[in-house]
This record gives sequence, structure tokens and C-alpha cells, in this order.
Amino acid sequence: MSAALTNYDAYWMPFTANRDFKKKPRVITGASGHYYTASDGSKLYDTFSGLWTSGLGHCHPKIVEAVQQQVASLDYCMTFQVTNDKAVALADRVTSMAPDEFTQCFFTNSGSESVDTALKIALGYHRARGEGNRTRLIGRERGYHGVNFGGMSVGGMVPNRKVFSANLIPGVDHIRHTLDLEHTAFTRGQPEWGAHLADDLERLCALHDGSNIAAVIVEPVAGSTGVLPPPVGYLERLREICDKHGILLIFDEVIAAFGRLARPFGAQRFGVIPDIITTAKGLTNGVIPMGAVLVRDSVYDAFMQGPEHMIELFHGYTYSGHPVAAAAGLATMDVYDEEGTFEQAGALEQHFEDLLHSFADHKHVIDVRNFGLMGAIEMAPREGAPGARGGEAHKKCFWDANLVIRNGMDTLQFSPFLNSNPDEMQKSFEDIRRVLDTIE
Ligand code: PXG
Ligand code: PLP
Repeated sequence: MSAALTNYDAYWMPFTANRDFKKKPRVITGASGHYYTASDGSKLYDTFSGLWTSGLGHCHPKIVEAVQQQVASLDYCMTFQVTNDKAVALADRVTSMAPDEFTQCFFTNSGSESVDTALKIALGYHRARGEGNRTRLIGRERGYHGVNFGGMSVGGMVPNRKVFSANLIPGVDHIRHTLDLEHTAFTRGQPEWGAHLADDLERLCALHDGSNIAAVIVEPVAGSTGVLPPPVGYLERLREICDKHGILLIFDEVIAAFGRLARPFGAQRFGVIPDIITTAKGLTNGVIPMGAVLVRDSVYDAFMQGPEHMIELFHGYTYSGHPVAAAAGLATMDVYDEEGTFEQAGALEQHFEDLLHSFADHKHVIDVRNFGLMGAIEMAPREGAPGARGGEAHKKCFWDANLVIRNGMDTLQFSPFLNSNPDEMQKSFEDIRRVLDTIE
């Protein structure tokens, strides 16, 4: 039990209803494997793998040991002008898991930083090639690309943008999202309907002239907005249009990478290869904050011009390639290999899909969506109180069912451990069903 848990006043929580939370705080003080320990000593099953982060479970001994050793031997060193052995090794390791063309890895500290880095690389690439007119960026409605100004601007989550509307970066357009319950409700995996929505990109090329567009960024499976798997043929079509117009395709794989789609990268699962891939979360199993942007050799090569003593990209973070984070990343990759984690994840997909879709007959449920080990159960909003049902489900699961679940408004999102025990997974959904039964 932690000592000083009496005063919550100073703590401004991210993406949380602060006043409601502080009336009856939910505080985690420990974790092991698939369970959290709360401040009252109760054990809770984690249905969200941290925040899509911790696919191997919490406090994996190999990662813990690697971090302990690293922090005691090299705690920090700058990676501007000198660097550390762990960052170099992790760049090599991660690119070796990526599609062949991806030879370069730039480190960040989060998904948001990865996204802003990727957008800057895309703009720099075109300028380096003498196409500095290519400045327009294209995102997608309902996309989530983090909370920094670049990612927020290409993102399409209305509440995240609303307050900052006048300050979003200029020259950004959005293609439509792919969710339409009339055509896609209760689809298992990728919907057959919707590939034509990729043609929105062709329309934007017609409107602006494709030669002015730098990059398109999409999540291969939209996560944060409530899990929207891409329609069959959709990502292929985006790739085709990008190729036709010389536009870079960025896959934001902050959630999708490192096993959630049973492969190192979502690009490999879909067989569609982008030009830049953004990652974070599963890179270190969530243990130490870290992100990485993977870049095709052709994009990197465009920067490697001019005098060799000159910096090619004026960008980087104090903690880019932090040795302790990189050590956590290396240990995480070792565990993925040694334990066959991505195969384990693949073997759980059918069971997970069946459990999710067993909610199709529930009175509140209007859609169920899944792909890989990403899943969502969407409930109808309560009249006049959107989000209330989802919020209540979260709190009741915590207090009454010893479960940590994640809701975005009235959509419950699921990110099971990549090495889940099928029976524990099943029990968690049975418990959630009982909770939903008690909610108005
Ligand atoms: N891109 C994608 C695709 C993400 O999912 C980010 C960027 C930003 O990463 P950072 O590390 O800056 O948070 C994310 C993060 C949810 C949820 O409830 C998902 C995220 C963040 C917060 C909530 O699904 N993903
Ligand atoms: N603000 C100031 C005053 C700084 O000196 C720095 C970094 O040196 C930053 C912001 C950026 O911090 P970071 O590199 O951790 O993103």
C-alpha cells in the first residue's frame, strides 16, 4: 500500500473526467502478469494490456532485469553527436523485423512524437528532392495520431480538435472514415463494404493537384476511435493512388505493430507496404516510454545529400534513443522471439472474435468489431447522456467485477494480452456481460 494517497488536488489527469474521478479514485499500485493490484489490495484483470501497450503482461521478468541492469550501468547519454550501444542495437533489431525496404529507425518517446516526426520526415523528403511544393498532408476522419499539433491536425477525433480548431496546422485535408453501421454492423474482421472510400484520396488529388500532396497518414486498423478494420481492398487502393501521384503513405502503427495483428507490423499482415511506419507502445511493452519511426531506404537516401559534415534533419528529442528505453526494447524483442508471442496472438484471434460477437444479442449493443487482437463493442448512447453508459460500465467493472476495461464514450475497447490465457479471457467477457446487464 502506498503511503501518501490522501491529496489528489495537484494531479491533473490526462483524458479523464478529473472531478468525477477524484470523488472516488481508482488507483493502481502494483501489477504482475495479467493482473493489477489496486490501492485497496484487490486484484484486477487487465482487459486492455495497459493502454494497448503491454502485450506480454506486466512486469515481465526479462524486461525488468534488462532495465535494472541498464539503469545501473548507463543511465543516460545524449544521442546528438554521440550515442549508446543499446539504441544502435535496437534500430538494427527493429528494422530487421520490418519489410525489407525499411532500413532506417528514428527514435522518439511516444506515439505522438513518432507521428510528428513522420510528418516532418515526409515534408523534408519532398523538399530534399526538389518538390518543396508538396506540403499538403492528408489524414482521415476519426483517425487518432496523438495529441501534438501535427498529429492532432491530421487526426480526426472531433473532441481532441475542437478547442484548437483555429490553431491546427494549415494545408491538411481528411478522407472519410470507413464505418457505416448500415453496411458493416457486426462484421467479423474486415468488412467487404467500403474500399471505394479510398477514392476520396483521388478526389483530393483532383482538387489540389496530386503534385501538392506530401503524405497520407492512416492507422491500418483505426484503434482509438473504437476499432475500425479496413474494408477489404481499401489499403491496397490507398497505396495505388499514392503511387500514382508520388505521395508518401504513412501507416500509424502505434497500436498495430509488435504483435497485435499477429505480425511484427500491420503492413505485413495486410501485405500493403507504406513508406513510413510509426510505432510506440509495444516497442518496450510499455515499460519505458519510447517510440520509433521506421523509414524506407529511398526516403532516407533523399536526405543524405550535401556536405557530409552537415546535419541532414534538424529534428530530435533529448530522450531519443534513451539507453534504458532501448534496453527495455531489446529485451521486449527477445521475449517476442523466445516465447513465440506473435504466433500466440494469432492463435487467440478466433476465441477473442467469438467472445466479442457473443455480445451481438445484448440489448445495449449496436455493433461489434474486431481484427487481430483489437476489438470493440459499441453500445447505443443513453438518451440525452452520450458516454454515460460506457463510463458506468468502466466504473462498475472496476468496483464490482475486478476488471479494468477501457471505454471511449459508449464503445468498449479491448486489447487482450498477446499471451492471454483463453479461460481468463473468457471469464473477463462473462463478467463484463454481467455488468452490462445491470446497466440501464
Ligand atoms: N497514433 C496512434 C495510432 C495511437 O493509437 C498515438 C498515435 C499517440 O501515442 P501516445 O504515446 O503519444 O499516446 C496513439 C495512442 C485508446 C487510446 O483509448 C489510444 C491511444 C492513446 C490514448 C487512448 O484507444 N493511442
Ligand atoms: N524546451 C526547452 C526549454 C528545452 O531546452 C528543450 C530541450 O532541450 C525542450 C523544450 C524539448 O525537450 P525534449 O527534447 O525533451 O522534447
